[in-house]
Amino acid sequence: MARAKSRDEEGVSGSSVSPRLTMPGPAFRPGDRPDFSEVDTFAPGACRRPQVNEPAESMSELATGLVRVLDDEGRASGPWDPHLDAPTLRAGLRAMMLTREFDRQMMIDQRQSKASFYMQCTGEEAIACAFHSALRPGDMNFPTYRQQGLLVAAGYPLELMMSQVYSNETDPLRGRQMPVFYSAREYGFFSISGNLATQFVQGVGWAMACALRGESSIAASWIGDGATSETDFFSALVMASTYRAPVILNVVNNQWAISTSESVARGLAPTFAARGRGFGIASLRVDGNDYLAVHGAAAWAAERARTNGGPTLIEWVTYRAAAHSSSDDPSGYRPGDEAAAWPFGDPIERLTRHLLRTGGANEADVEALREEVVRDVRAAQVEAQSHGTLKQGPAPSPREIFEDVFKEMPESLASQEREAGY
Ligand SMILES: Cc1ncc(C[n+]2csc(CCOP(=O)(O)OP(=O)(O)O)c2C)c(N)n1
Ligand SMILES: [Mg+2]
Repeated sequence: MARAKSRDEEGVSGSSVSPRLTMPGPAFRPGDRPDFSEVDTFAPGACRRPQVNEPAESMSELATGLVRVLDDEGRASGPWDPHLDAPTLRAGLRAMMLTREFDRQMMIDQRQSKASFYMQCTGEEAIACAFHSALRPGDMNFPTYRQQGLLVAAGYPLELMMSQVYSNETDPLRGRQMPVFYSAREYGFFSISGNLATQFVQGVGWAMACALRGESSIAASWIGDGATSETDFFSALVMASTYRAPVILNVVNNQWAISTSESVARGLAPTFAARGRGFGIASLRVDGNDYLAVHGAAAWAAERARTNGGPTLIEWVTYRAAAHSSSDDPSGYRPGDEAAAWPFGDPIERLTRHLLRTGGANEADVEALREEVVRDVRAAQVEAQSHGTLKQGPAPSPREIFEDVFKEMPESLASQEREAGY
């Protein structure tokens, strides 16, 4: 990100010798021309790839560099290239395209009052989709609301995700969670908590429990740039560092926390990955719009965790191309063309370019994939809507608000249930 202007530089502060506070802000506001030419994009292929058992202190430069594999023309290079075969890459492209199409359809449905709320991950699809393919069955993600790509890439039924968003009669969570707050234990997807940063401590605790039981599963905690200012983030780093928990600590830096610039949570630190260095945690900064770099880095961190090398903190550098949520309008706080000016491009276009260049797919294959994902989303939507949407058709019974909350229902709740007539 271009360097943020402080209030000091804007002439807000007083004397030049007395202490004064800094209020970081974004580099550009509505009406500005977004110019990222000062951003260091680092040469793809240039970062060294340490052995997975290398001590964290000997790789500290990776926290301020940027692991990249794909260049702008779709060429792959360097030691982080995971050398995935063409069918695997096509499956990755398909998962990203499906995630984007799913988001597109759900936003339309929210605007048509079929759902109360929705959150897209536009521009960030590579992170969740490529990360998923580096994990094994039995591993557990502790995601935020912007990692729906983990479920899509895992092949979770789209109609069940939609039913959750519509809060209809087949909603697996029976209308008790906000839309998009999925939960799917058997897919390695822990229930999403609306209280941000809790995912970080929960993931570390889960990883510690696995190690205590002598199991080889690992955990992946997820957090956004803004939520790293919560104390849970730092508590998780202490615990992961002290006990060398088998966990991957993912920080998705999409440049924005609703309308707040990433510079506010980052403060004087050069990068979010650099936060890990003070805890002695291996820390990588990775191009999150580069499917190959994401897979390469995730596989490295997973192997390190599984072979008792301890935690890895990964900052995924990306850009939140859409609004924060269906309740947000970014035109109030950032230039409308900022996403297009972002120097790391679009993850779907970049992997497509790579596949076309290497012969892993041709134009007809890509077109067929585009049609296929539209068909799949449409079919899932027809199925899910046959079970109701927010305001129409069947819905879970209000009686269910009393169920699945306590293992044994306390008398106070039982009496309320009777009072409600159930
Ligand atoms: C503990 C907590 N504080 C505040 C909020 C309200 N809130 C919801 S999303 C959000 C912004 C989070 O930004 P970031 O962590 O960068 O994640 P992103 O939305 O960009 O993926 C905030 C402040 C919350 N859900 N939980
Ligand atoms: Mg963010």
